[in-house]
Amino acid sequence: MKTAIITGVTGQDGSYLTEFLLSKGYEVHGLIRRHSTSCTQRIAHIADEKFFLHYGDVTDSLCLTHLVKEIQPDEIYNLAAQSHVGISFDVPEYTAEATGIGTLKILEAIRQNKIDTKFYQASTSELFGGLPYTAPQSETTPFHPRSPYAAAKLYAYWITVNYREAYNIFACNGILFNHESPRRGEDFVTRKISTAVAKIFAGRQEKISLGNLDAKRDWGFAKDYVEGMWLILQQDKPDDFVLATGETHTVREFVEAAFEEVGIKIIWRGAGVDEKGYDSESGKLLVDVNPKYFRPAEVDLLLGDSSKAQKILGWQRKVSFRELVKIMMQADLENYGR
Ligand code: NAP
Ligand code: F7E
Repeated sequence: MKTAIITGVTGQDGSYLTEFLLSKGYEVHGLIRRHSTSCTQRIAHIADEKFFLHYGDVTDSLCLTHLVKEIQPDEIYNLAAQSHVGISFDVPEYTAEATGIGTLKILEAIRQNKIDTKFYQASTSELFGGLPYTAPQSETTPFHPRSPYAAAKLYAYWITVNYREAYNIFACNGILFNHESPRRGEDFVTRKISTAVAKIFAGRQEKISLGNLDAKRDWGFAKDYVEGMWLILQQDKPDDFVLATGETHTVREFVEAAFEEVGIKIIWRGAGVDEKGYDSESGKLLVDVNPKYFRPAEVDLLLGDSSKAQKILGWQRKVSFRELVKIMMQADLENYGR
């Protein structure tokens, strides 16, 4: 039986990865932060005698060193991060501490304890950022971070590579493109849209206000991606891999697809901050643009090339863009709509 530590266990990916590893017979230890209200909604349903939670924080090296020494895990998945790109402009220093230096603290805990463990770092397509735009983006595409989040992840990426090269630690980066699900936080654009459309359909909300409708993302389903994380650590030698669908869609297309799930066709009028989306039948205003959701610097286009992961890991995304929208809409219609 293998033992794993997951940081960020209460997040979208942490919850799916926990289910996945438990299904493979792992003993799973999750790191959770203390909150004044509960933060365990995504994992509350997991009743398994091989699942343990430990209070801690990736900004606290003492607790990390202790945890790694105590558990002596076979694998560590570092998913903990201040993961919201827009909010990272508001809390850049904390983002650097948690999302960047937190990775170093875990790697040091492995090194100082002299533990033979495999380490997964949750790297991101945000590393590619922008300017000049090259697409599709693969493991060999140059990085150009466009936010405090991406800059922190850039440090985490390279310190992972460095500890692999310097100390021979089995440390790997998964460079994952956007992956979504009904467990996605409600302040990320896909889930913001799916919850709003469900509420509008139920007559509980009038319209949705968004930022940049032109941004293009390579959106996949989170469950497909946690399997990829595990595959990355099952290889004979440590390496870095891109996981992506190879398809890109605008935020506007996501809005259209979500409304189509409730039988509404959106027609667009105007441009820029004046662009608006209307119900094609009733003419009712359903979508507008609010500049408060614009970012100081934007990543315009993400489109991934995961051929290395397909070839070496045998990884493939299973859920298409339209299926993803359907899965998220069905869940939010249950939650907020019908
Ligand atoms: P998420 O839902 O925002 O979850 C983030 C997790 O990190 C939560 O469990 C959060 O705990 C925890 N966390 C935050 N700060 C922490 C700290 N200082 N100490 C300990 N735990 C802390 O993110 P996700 O979508 O599951 O993503 C998982 C990881 O993959 C993140 O590192 C993210 O940056 C990265 N990533 C995500 C995507 C994507 O599309 N989802 C793509 C590429 C990379 P609380 O519940 O206590 O807040
Ligand atoms: O934004 C635009 C926004 O916040 C997607 C994180 O998991 O994936 C995620 O980062 C796009 C951006 O995700 C709104 O400007 C328009 O262009 O859903 P998002 P993200 O920034 O791509 C990467 C791979 C990660 O690593 C991150 O951890 O949508 N957008 N209007 C909006 N975005 C938000 N949040 N809200 C809006 O109203």
